[in-house]
Amino acid sequence: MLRQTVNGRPFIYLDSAATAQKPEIVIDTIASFYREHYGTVHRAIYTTAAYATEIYQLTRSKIAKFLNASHENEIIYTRGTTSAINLVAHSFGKAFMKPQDVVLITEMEHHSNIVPWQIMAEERGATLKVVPFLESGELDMQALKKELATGRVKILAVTHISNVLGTLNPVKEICALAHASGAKVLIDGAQSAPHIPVDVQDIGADFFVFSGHKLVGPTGVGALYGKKELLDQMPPLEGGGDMIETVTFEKTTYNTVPLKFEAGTPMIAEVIGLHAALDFMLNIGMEKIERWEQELFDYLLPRMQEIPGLQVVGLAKARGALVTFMVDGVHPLDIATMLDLKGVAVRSGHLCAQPVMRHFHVTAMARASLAFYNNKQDIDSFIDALRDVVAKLK
Ligand code: C6P
Repeated sequence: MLRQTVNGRPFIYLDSAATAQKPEIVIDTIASFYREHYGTVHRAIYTTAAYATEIYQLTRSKIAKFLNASHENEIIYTRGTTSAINLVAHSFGKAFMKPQDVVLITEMEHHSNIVPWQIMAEERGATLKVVPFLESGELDMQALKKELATGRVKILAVTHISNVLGTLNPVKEICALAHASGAKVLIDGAQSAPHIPVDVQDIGADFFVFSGHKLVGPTGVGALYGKKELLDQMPPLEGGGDMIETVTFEKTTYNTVPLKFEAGTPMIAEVIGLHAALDFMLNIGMEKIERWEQELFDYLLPRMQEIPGLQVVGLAKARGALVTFMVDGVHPLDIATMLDLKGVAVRSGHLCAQPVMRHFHVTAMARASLAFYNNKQDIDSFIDALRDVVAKLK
């Protein structure tokens, strides 16, 4: 599924943390749906509409299985991680937040897990607080406990795996601590769901969100897992078709969860593509994917650390398979541009985490991120190219 060449040049893809390449089966499933089986969902009885509705529903139970949710009705389709967090911030805020309450986030969050909470805190007159990370790249658990001990935290939003530091946060422990102080927890699974097995019941998450496109699925679809008793109390974000039970000009009553949160004709082809993607991942097995990516990471990290002048950002003990780095006196954009000329795709820039950049007093970094379809040859080629680029630029 990973192309070896693009435009006749070698192609070594090390940007799966941004978005994953797609297997043929995902591309074919979407094309065949549009070509041969296309129809709407929930609104019609003809054959293709019945087919689309069935797969649309089956995908919901597939996601529930993927995350080990207790019921498929705890899965809401969204456009991705960002829209799922926005949904929770807005709706949870309306249902539960009072002016004296605190929303707690961490210093290592992606902008998607910062800005929606800022907007919500401002709207509700609540306070946004931030747990810092330590030099190791691990969360400052003492600071987190101190904030929770105030008893004012209503919701804590934390990333499962940081897209910059790579840190794998102890989310089960964090949920237990938060629950003991009466707070709910949203876990941003954008960087974990594609790489490690996730069990939302074991973790104790109240909300868990992920994007399909990082998980070899199409863009424009993702999911929100939420505990049923919370989702039942939360108001819809958008009004429209499918999310209603009855409509009159005087009053509308809403559909039950999850449809209450899914207004309008949804992203049908994308959901069907996500079904194929999840099958693909589940057939390989998430444990196997995690083991292989850790083996690749253990191969990659020391080789990067040997490069003179290169600093790896974030060295937590438990981490995902990505390495963010800086090279003394060399701009990350130059590194990424030169690597591209050698056929290696890495990401550079602020990585949508400006507070992390600020922590290290820089405005940009470069990042190599792995997926199960990478191999050790990819890493060898990357290291050769990187050594060459660093030697030329320094
Ligand atoms: N990070 C990266 O290159 P969306 O864009 O909604 O699919 O995912 C947003 C998101 C949220 N949380 C984390 C931890 C993420 O890493 C991302 C996406 C990409 O790091 C694009 S900025």
